[in-house]
Amino acid sequence: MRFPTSLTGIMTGIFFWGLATAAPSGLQTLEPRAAGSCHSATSRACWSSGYTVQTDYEQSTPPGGIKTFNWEITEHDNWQGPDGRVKSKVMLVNNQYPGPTLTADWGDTIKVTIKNSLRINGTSIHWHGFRQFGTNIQDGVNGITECPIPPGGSKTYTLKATQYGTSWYHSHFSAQYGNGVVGSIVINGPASSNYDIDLGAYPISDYYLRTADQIVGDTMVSPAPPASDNVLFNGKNINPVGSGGEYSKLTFTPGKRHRLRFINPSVEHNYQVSIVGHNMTVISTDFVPVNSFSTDNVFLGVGQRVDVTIDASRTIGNYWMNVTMYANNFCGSSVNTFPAAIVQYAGAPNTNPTDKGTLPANTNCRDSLDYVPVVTRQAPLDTFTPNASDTLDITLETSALVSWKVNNSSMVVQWDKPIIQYVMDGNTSYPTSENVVVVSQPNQWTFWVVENESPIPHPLHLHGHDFMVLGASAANAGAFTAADKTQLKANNPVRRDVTMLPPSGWVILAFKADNPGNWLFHCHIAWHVAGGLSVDFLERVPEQKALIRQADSTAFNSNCAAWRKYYATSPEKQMDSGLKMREITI
Ligand SMILES: *[C@@H]1O[C@H](CO)[C@@H](O)[C@H](O)[C@H]1NC(C)=O
Ligand SMILES: *[C@@H]1O[C@H](CO)[C@@H](O)[C@H](O)[C@H]1NC(C)=O
Ligand SMILES: *[C@@H]1O[C@H](CO)[C@@H](O)[C@H](O)[C@H]1NC(C)=O
Ligand SMILES: *[C@@H]1O[C@H](CO)[C@@H](O)[C@H](O)[C@H]1NC(C)=O
Ligand SMILES: *[C@@H]1O[C@H](CO)[C@@H](O)[C@H](O)[C@H]1NC(C)=O
Ligand SMILES: *[C@@H]1O[C@H](CO)[C@@H](O)[C@H](O)[C@H]1NC(C)=O
Ligand SMILES: *[C@@H]1O[C@H](CO)[C@@H](O)[C@H](O)[C@H]1NC(C)=O
Ligand SMILES: [Cu+2]
Repeated sequence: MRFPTSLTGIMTGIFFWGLATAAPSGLQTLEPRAAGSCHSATSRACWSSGYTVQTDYEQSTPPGGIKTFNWEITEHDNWQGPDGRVKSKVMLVNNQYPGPTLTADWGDTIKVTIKNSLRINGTSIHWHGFRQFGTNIQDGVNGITECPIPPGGSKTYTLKATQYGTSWYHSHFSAQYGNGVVGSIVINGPASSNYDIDLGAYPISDYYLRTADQIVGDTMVSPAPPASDNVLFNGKNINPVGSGGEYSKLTFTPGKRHRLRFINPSVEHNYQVSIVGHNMTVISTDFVPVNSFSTDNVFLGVGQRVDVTIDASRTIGNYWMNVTMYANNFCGSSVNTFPAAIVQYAGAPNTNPTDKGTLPANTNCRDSLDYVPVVTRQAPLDTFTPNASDTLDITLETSALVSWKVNNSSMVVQWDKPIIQYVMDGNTSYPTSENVVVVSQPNQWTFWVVENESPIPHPLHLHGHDFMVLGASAANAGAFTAADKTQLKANNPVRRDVTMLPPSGWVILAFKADNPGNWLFHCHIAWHVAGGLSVDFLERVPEQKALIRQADSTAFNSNCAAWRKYYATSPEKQMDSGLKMREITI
C-alpha cells in the first residue's frame, strides 16, 4: 500500500448533478464504518461476514434487502440543454439528464417500475451488465425478451445484484437512449484496493443536438460516423463553439484517495481519459474487480466502465481531466477537440487549470488486455477448434441503404413477437432475420471468432455473461488463422461485458453456457446495432422455458397484449431493427 492508512472510515460520495432540468439528487452517503472494520477505508476488500472481493460472485451472493424505484419516462420539446443550447427534443427518466442513479448493495433485489409517458414511442429498459442469472425475461430488450412498454403502460423489472461495481441502464427501444433515456448504476461491494472517498458514478458521454432518430436516418444513407456536438462529463460541459454551460467539477480532498467510477454511455464515441499530473489505479473493469493496475490513462469503449482510484497527492490546485477522441472515430489519426472537466482540490481557487498536459499514447481503439480479474477463470483452449459454426463475420453493406451484417445477415427483431415467445411456444422456426445462434451444450465453454471485415472498430457487448477476451488482433490484421491460436490467453484473461473489435481485425471471446436464456450480442454504437449488427445467443432453450415463472409470463403476456393494441393504431411504425434501427428497402 502506498498511502497513509489512518483514516476516518467515513465515505461520503458527493454527486454533481446540476443540469438545466435536473433535480438535485443530493448526497450519495454510504454507511460509515469504523476504521479497521470490514469495508472501512483500510479494508475495502472485505464486504460483510464471509464475503470479500475474492468471493466467486457467480457462486455466492450475500443476503440483501429490497430496493424499490419508480421512474417515469417523459418527452420534452425545446429543452434547455446543460451546455446552454436548446435541443428540439429529449426523452428523460424522471425529468433528469442523466437519469437518476440506481444505487444498491451487493445482494440486493432491485425492483424498478417504469411508466412510459412518451407521446408515441414504446420503451424497454435494459440493465447493462446484469448477469440476470435464470432471469432472462427481466433483461429489458424489446423484440428479444419482451414487447415494448406502450405509451401509458407500466412494467416492473426485478433484478438481483449478484455482481457489484459500476454500470448503467438505458432504453433498448430503437435509438431512444440517444435521446436521454439513460442513467448510471452503482452497486456497492468490496474492492481490490483501498480508498477513502467514493466520488460515485461519473458518466462521460458524447452529446448530439439532433435527435437520435434524425441521426439514425443520416447513418442509413452514409456510414460516416456522425461527429458529436459535445462531450458531457457527468451531464455537464461548456459549449465548445459558443458561450454557455459550465465545466463539470470534481472535488478532491488533499491527501485522500478517491474512487471514481467512469462510465461510457455514448452512442458513438470510444475514447481515452486522462487527468493532468495524476495516474490512476484501475480496480474494476465493467462488473469485474481486477488487481490494482496503475496507468496514466484509461480507454473507454461505448458501454464500458472502468473504476479507478486516484490519489490527491499533488499541489492544491485545479487540474484538467481530458478526453481524447480520434478522427471520425477511426483509430490512428488523433484529433482532440479537448473536451474536458476540472478536478479541483478542496481549497483551490475557482480558476481554470493552466497546465495543458500531454496527450496519452494512442491505443488505436483497443482496450487493454492486461487487466487481471481477482476471481480467476480458465477456459479449456484445447477444445477450441475454429470453424464456421463459431465464426461471426461482420460486414458493412452500402450497396443500397447502409446496414451491418453478422454472418451475412442483418438483425431485425419483431417487437410484437420477441424471441422469448418462441421459447415459450417451443417453436424453433426462428426467422433468419432474428440472427439466432443456438448454444445447447450445458456448462460447456463456447468460443467465438469475431472478425471485422470493415475498417470501423466496434465495441461489442454481450448480455447475460461476462465473456473472456482470449485475444485481439492489431488493426488491419485480417482474418484469424490457426497460427494465431498460439497467442491466445485462456488462463484468467480479461473478463468483462464490452470489448473492442479492432478495425479489419479479430477478437476471440469465450463464455460458459451456464445461464439459460436468449442473450443479445451486439455492437454498442447505436447506429450499428440499429443497422443490424447483432446476434441472439439462444442458450439452452428447454431449460430457459422451465425457468420462466408463471407470474413473469403473465406480466409478459399482458404487456404484449397492451403493446399490440397500441401499435395497431399507432401513428409511428417500426422503421428500424427495433433495437436501434432497421434496414429499409426502397
Ligand atoms: C418516437 O417518437 C418520435 C416523436 O416523438 C418520432 O419522431 C419517432 O419516429 C418515434 N420512433 C418510433 C420508432 O416510433
Ligand atoms: C505515473 O506513473 C509513471 C509510471 O509508473 C511514473 O513514471 C510517473 O511519475 C507517475 N506520475 C505521477 C504524476 O505520479
Ligand atoms: C485538456 O483540456 C484543456 C481544456 O479544454 C485543453 O486546453 C488541453 O489542451 C487538454 N489537454 C489534453 C492533453 O488533451
Ligand atoms: C466447432 O468448434 C467448436 C469448439 O470451438 C466445437 O464445439 C464444434 O463441435 C465445432 N463444430 C464443428 C462443425 O466442427
Ligand atoms: C453462419 O452461417 C452459416 C451458413 O448459413 C452457418 O452454417 C453457420 O453455422 C453460421 N454461423 C453461426 C455462428 O451461426
Ligand atoms: C448472403 O446472403 C445473400 C442473401 O441475403 C445470399 O444471396 C448470399 O449468397 C449469401 N452469401 C453467403 C456467402 O452466404
Ligand atoms: C412458429 O413461428 C413462425 C414464425 O413466427 C410462425 O409462422 C409459426 O406459426 C409458429 N409455429 C407455431 C406452432 O407457433
Ligand atoms: Cu459498431
